[in-house]
Amino acid sequence: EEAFELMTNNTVEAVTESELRELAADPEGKRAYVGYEPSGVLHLGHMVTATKLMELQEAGFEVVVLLADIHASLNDKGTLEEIREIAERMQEKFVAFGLDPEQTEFLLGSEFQLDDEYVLDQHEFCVETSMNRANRSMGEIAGDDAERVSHAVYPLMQALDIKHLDVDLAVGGMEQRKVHMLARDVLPKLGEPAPTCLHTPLIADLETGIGKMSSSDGVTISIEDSTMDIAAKVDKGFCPPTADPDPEEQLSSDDLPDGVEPADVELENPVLQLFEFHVFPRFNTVTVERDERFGGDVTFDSYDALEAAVESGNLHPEDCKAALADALDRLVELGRRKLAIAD
Ligand code: IYR
Repeated sequence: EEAFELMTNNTVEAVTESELRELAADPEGKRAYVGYEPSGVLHLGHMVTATKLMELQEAGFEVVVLLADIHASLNDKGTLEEIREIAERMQEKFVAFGLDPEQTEFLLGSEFQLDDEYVLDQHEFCVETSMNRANRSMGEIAGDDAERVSHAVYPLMQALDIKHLDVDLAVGGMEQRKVHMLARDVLPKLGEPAPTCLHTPLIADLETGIGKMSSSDGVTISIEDSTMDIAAKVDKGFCPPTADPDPEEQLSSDDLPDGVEPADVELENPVLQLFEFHVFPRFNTVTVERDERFGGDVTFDSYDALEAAVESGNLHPEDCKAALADALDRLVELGRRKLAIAD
């Protein structure tokens, strides 16, 4: 039960919950993985799943981090050589952020995805999958330019990774769920069990509260940001006094691309999300420093307590943002030091 709590903390869904319970009952020797397209910055989006991997290690899992170089090249991110260079840096950043290199198996996709057996399985997977299904599974990964044949091959290879890495649990952000569903449907046709999947929430853009946060669009925070960078970015953050902002109340059509209406977008409070998914999982308590006139310092020992204080008006969004900048800086500081030592 304790392992199950640790595993599901800060997740949106397990597919399926009963399968996850079975893994939680005996995690020793079980393998979990996340794959990442190598990218130059380690941003908070990556760190949500990385934090989950640390929790899985704590629960007794073996953890694999796939630096998906071939996937990145299928997604047109550069030559394999360039991507591998980036992957090496990214691995150092994950370690700096706190993934123990003794306990974590890092590997490149190209280390096994070019093996004969993998390639033949890939062909079989192609036979078993419709074009339409492959395309649909990529909707939230490739965005609008999922028109290349490579974007249809990409999800099939991702699904196949689960078999060839011999993992029991596939972890990813919610944008990966359709690829994981494809894996659950098709891998059994190749004689493999359907993998159990665990999905983490997407963090909204810090400045607008809209959509998911990535390095390519919107404001993100990375392990390379300075204290001042972080303070400036968080200061611009969207923080209404609620964890569940109403898009129709907070947005007008002018804030959005043509044809998109407020009702069509998902709106979050990214400041509170960052407390929930980054700060509290790594630090047990958060102290908000306030002038005596505004009630003096106050310490929260859970995310829920902080959220309640914001919603009741006892904690002002500006004080909340200042505390977030401070906490994120402490989090990044751990990594900054390790990166500096490695230089
Ligand atoms: N689709 C991921 C990258 C990726 C994930 C896994 I799990 C793989 O097996 C292969 C690639 C992304 O969007 O970054």
